[in-house]
Amino acid sequence: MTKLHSSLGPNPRLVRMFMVEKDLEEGRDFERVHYDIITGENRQDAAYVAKNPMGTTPTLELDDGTCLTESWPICEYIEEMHPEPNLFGETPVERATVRKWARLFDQEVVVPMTMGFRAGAGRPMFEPRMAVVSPEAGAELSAMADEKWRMFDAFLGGSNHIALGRFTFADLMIFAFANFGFTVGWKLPEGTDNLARFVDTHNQRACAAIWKEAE
Ligand SMILES: N[C@@H](CCC(=O)N[C@@H](CS)C(=O)NCC(=O)O)C(=O)O
Repeated sequence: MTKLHSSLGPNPRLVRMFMVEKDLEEGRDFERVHYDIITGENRQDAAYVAKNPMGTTPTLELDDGTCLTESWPICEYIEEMHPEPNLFGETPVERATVRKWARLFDQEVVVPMTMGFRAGAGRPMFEPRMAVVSPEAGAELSAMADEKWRMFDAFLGGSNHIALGRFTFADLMIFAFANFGFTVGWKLPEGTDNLARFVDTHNQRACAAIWKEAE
């Protein structure tokens, strides 16, 4: 059976949320293997590092032993294997549109937000395992990420969908990283009422339950 090597954190949870959206069930359609990333089990387990040399989660291990890494490409693989419901777009233009928003969010929000977290509240966990910027630079990165959250609030406007006027992978990514923020004490920046409404609306989705788990 396909194995999802997973843990706490927004990237494996993004993949698990994607699986829920695709109606793929743990135990029936895939097996979940859990790693304790707080203690760094993911980087100490040589068998796991052989599957994913970055030592990070998630990794999707297929029946033939192929290991896919990086959350977004894993979701694209799942989309190809399970096309319905469509989450990446039906046409070349739709797919380019979903990927445009996902890429913009990944670069403009996810990168500074996660680097800021690792340099701040996440420092005790991350400093021993990777290069982390100074606390001051981390605070600047967090502020930069918040500014881009505000930009996404403006892009959303009155809609609860960033692309295509329906729920897509780009929405899932925004929703997952907002939830990650909430689990580490972050709050939506002031004046992001559209994002607050977006989060409230998508909290009704079955995939939101993953954020209530204590892994
Ligand atoms: N670019 C990777 C990021 C993977 C990543 O940073 N995963 C985190 C969990 S959200 C992790 O493994 N953290 C523990 C560690 O780095 O040791 C992806 O898209 O999957």
